Amino acid sequence: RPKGDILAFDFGASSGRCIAGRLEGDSLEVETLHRFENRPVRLNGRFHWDILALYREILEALIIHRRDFGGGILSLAVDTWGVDYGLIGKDGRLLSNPRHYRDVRTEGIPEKLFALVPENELYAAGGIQMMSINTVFQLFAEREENRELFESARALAMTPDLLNYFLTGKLRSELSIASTSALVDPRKRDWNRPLIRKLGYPEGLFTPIIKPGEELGPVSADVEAFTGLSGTRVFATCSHDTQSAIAAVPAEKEDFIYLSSGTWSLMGVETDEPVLSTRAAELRITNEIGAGGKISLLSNIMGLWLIQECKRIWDREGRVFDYSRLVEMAESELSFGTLINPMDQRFTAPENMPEEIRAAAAETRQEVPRKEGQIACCIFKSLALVYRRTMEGIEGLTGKKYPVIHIVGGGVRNRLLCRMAAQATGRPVVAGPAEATALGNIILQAAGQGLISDLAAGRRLVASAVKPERYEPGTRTGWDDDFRRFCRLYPE
Ligand code: LFR
Repeated sequence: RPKGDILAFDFGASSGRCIAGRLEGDSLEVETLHRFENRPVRLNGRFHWDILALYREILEALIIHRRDFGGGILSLAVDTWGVDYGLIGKDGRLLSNPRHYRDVRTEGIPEKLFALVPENELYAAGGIQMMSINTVFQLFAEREENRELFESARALAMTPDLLNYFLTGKLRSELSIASTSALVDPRKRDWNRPLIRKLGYPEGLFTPIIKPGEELGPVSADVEAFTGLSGTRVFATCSHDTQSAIAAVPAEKEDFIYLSSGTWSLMGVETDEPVLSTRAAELRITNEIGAGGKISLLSNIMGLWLIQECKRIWDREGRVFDYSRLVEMAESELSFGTLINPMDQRFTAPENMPEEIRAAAAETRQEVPRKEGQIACCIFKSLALVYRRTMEGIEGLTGKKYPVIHIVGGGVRNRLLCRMAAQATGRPVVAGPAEATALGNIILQAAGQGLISDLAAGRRLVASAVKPERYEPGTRTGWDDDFRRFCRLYPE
């Protein structure tokens, strides 16, 4: 086996990291090289990613690696959140700053698009849960906003594809991230050309698909000159962070439910084929494509975003608590019963999340939370109850009962939410690793280079590298009543 580091660049909606993996015999050692914030920028009523700052962090990590280890990089790969993209013009340059999926431009766009392609047809074509953030809607909004710019585009690059393009000059569409666009046919695992034509999007925008584990090429001479590193190879991994995280679930058996817990809660199962039924659409189930061409039958649930946004508002007001303190405060308000519906679009980008939660409580004639701990408790309980409803919906679709829920991602640090997930669902929860996305990114690169045999071997490697924590459902007092109350308040 060749010696050297495999670098994972993992960009989440609020922070990013570069983690180095080393394969030694049957074990995988990991080390964090670099952590940084991802701070989107509001400008003139628009909401952008600071894409050049993010790119700069990649270069920075390479420089750190050279300084501390003298190079010796086997490969690197990038994963990011889904649905966002940049457009490339005919001179090969980025046409404008990529927009954040929470930008207001998609408001009212789904209805307009459905006049061209009805909702049920769109679902049958792409199998993606209807959310205004989806690329298919963003492109529609972009064309309405600035037709000239849209028409001058020569290629679309989803965020990780764009970073790969900056690094290598090579423009390809990695399959897992492409599938978040709602413009991929999940049966063929390729761009859905008939749908693209029907929407009037130029077909040429959509570049050839590549799969996780394929090599893109070496970094450009420009990158070499700036970092002082030569010959660094760039690979595709599951460039969609959620799918890299799922690839690293340390599952012992084939049947499990995963919950990738971060800004979003992505809960689902792996299947061999997509499920595009009306029932799946009603349940707001997505058919994304993951490692090994598997379908990720999952639901996109408004996750820790709810508490992240409360924290942002409280910080601004000088009521500063870190997350572990907020969890403690929630724990001392466990009898507080108000529930919200985390699937409600009203929580996608409100100006003031605590106010929005209070308004939702008042509108449903529940006790209005006053204290931070009450709001935090309301968020965590409501999330746990959506997890139960999602689990039941998915089990109805696949006709299987899953014996365990694997929680991965930063959300495993929230021990209260892990415990509540076990209690609300009545299933044991196995929590960890927190850095599943980076680990998944690494093992998929390793598999692509033939350093490990397959995904199952990768999962075994992860299982031996981490010690997940187990939560039993226990006595579950009150949770069935809460679930009935939740379903009454918020019917499907
Ligand atoms: C999680 C994630 C979700 C995607 C959301 C928005 O980080 O990638 O899977 O739906 O971000 O892109």
